[in-house]
Amino acid sequence: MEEKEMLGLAEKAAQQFELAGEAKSIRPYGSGHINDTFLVEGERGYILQRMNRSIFTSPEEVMENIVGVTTFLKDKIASAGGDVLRETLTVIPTKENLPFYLDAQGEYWRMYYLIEGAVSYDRVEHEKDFYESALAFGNFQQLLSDYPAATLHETIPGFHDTKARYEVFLKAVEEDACGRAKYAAEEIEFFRSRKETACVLGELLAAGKMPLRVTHNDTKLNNIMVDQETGKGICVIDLDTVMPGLAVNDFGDAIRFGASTGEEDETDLSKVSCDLRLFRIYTEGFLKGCNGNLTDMEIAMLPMGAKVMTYENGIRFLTDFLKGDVYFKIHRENHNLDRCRTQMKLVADMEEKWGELEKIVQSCAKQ
Ligand code: ADP
Ligand code: GN1
Ligand code: MG
Repeated sequence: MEEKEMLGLAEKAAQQFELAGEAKSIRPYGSGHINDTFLVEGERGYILQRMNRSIFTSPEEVMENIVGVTTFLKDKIASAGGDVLRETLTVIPTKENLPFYLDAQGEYWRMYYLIEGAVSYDRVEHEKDFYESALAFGNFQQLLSDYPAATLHETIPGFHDTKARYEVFLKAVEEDACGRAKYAAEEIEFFRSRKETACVLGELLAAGKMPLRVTHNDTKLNNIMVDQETGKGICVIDLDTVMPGLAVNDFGDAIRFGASTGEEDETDLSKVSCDLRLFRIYTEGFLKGCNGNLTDMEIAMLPMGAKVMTYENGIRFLTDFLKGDVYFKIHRENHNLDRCRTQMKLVADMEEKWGELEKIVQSCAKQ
């Protein structure tokens, strides 16, 4: 869809919400891969999003989760004397008092307050921000540790079921819907030869060796708002995938994105590696944020969480490349293949540095 047409739809959608005053301007915003995000400015700032309906097939359930989680968090934030409008998302109701607006095309829109005076980063610019993001994501899990998990809808079934994702990947290779498999022979082989990586965490969970917790499941650095004045990770955003999951996956996804020396779509792979210093910094922050509540097995499996999440994103990007770029937003040809390659480079680098990753985790755990 043309940008102008999309903006027109967004303007119309914005009018359906209960805003303070008039919306004066509206423009595309942020660099998420999934939803269409707009900044609406008026008497105050708002974030308007058109939810990705092909990914979130039950948008109403997603919103039920988000309203539930943010209401729960607001209670805790208020009791701790925090700022309920900045430390978690606020769902703005429509004029009909619904948490979303369903437009004539069947698209779902939602609105939040903009978290003012805060930024989200697409890469680590200062180590301290990375530490603060780890603290905030760890703390997020702790705040939700007594959330009634059974009330949460599974917004994307099997989201971090890496083994199931591996099967989907194999099927995409077999079907080769766009005739692209021939361009990715090495990449396909890389992931195939590491099938055990897809199974390890699922097996521990099934054997009762790791607990299911309420987790965020999408802990990219740009899913956290960092206060511009204090540098604190003030608000965890992008709550679409808050569901029961593994703590080590939240840790791992943040590492694969933030502890990489290159961007997720870097084409010069010599720039991509797992930075041990950043790995240590995130580990320190995450353990502190979790406040001593991880089990010994979870702590031991933190490096594995990093490798598995990197592997998983690698096969997801590759699968999407093979299927014709139907899931992640792309901005250039072969974008998903480029993303897949950075994940491969990271997995290989983590394998080489495995002993060091384990040592770092053990030394942080003793602190
Ligand atoms: P996606 O699922 O596409 O990643 P996000 O919910 O993460 O969508 O939003 C995309 C980006 O928009 C975020 O990375 C962040 O920069 C910005 N953003 C989203 N919600 C807010 C908010 N309430 N306040 C400020 N910025 C936000
Ligand atoms: C997506 O929504 P966003 O851009 O924060 C994706 C994550 C991937 C990530 C890769 C719902 O995250 O799972 O790890 O891209 N989110 C969803 O960058 O699929
Ligand atoms: Mg996001």
